[in-house]
Amino acid sequence: SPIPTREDKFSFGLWTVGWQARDLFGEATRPALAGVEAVHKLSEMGAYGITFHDDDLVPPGSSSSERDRIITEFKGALDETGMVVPMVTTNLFGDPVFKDGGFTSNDRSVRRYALRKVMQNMDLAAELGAQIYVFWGGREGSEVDFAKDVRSALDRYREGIDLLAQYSIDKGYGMKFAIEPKPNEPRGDILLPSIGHALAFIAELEHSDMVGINPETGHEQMASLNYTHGIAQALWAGKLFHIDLNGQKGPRYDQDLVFGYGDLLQAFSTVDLLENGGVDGGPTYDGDRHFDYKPLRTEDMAGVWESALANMEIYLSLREKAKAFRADPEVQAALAEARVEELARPTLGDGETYDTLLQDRSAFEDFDIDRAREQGYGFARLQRLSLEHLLGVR
Ligand code: GLT
Ligand code: MN
Ligand code: MN
Ligand code: MN
Repeated sequence: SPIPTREDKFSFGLWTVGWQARDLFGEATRPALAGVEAVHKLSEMGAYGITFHDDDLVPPGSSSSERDRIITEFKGALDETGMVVPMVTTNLFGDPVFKDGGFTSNDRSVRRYALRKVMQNMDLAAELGAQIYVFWGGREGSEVDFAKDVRSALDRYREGIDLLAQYSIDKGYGMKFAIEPKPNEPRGDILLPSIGHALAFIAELEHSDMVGINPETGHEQMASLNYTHGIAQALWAGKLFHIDLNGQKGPRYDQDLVFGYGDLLQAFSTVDLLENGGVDGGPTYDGDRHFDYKPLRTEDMAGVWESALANMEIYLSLREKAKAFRADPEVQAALAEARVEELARPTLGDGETYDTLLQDRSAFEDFDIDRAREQGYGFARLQRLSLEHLLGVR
């Protein structure tokens, strides 16, 4: 199988390989993993980046000298390996203080504390050179509709993001923010539940130009949505700032499986879009290929590293398959037959207006509507060819 390299820009959250597998029903099954060790191990395996929440790196309750020591050692590991920290985020969900959210808690003092917690970690993120700052609002939401005034919550969410954007600008950090949607879990209903909700929210922000999204494969699929379509719309809006790749078996609890496990066919179209979906068949996205998954609870550390490697290898295998798919003359013929490119042609001609459309009898009065009703679109061949490429039977 293909070997991951730095050029592939694979990154992992420290909370992924570091997950001790404590869940709703059971205790941890694995020991804690130090940031330094994660950096070395991921680097050896061909990743180029590591990301973290403030609390993943520096355990809550650490003294300031402990904090300094941890950060210094972490930086040492980065220097030794050449690993980078492309993205950083804040834990605004673990501490009981955030049980009703961070930016949108009904308790104003909690909101003020949340903003301070983010600012403190943005300083560290800037120090480590992170260009992207992620906001996953897992606790922003409610279980009881009457308990949350959603319009006020969105006002407060906007107030928070606007303030932090101003902070990044004034400090000269030059960060881009990426909001991560999720429909539910841990809250019964989370605010900004889908890519579409997040994009609409961003349009209302003061510094909307510096805010995009960080869509996660499984989160869209939990809502029965098409992840490839979602990131395509984000790309169309110029808002795909970061991605969380993983696997999910349809609408159920958040599984955070290895990339590809679950809807493999959609993983295939996702990779094809990222790698070959640009004009001239180039990449559409040049940011990190970031994995946000949870190693299976059944595994020891050997299984953790096995699954980390699997994410990268599966991505690379799908990348190879997507290249072969695009290069196959039969696929090219099928794409032409299906008139996929015709959709790129504007519906009106150059300089045409609705007046000329109204005058064009061939568009309506003389339109051969029976032909249009009877025609087949040839999509079935693309369906078959994509499956055959994925299965490796072509
Ligand atoms: C948490 C969540 C993820 C988010 C992380 C960023 S934390 O694990 O489930 O989807 O990306 O806050
Ligand atoms: Mn995520
Ligand atoms: Mn998830
Ligand atoms: Mn997760």
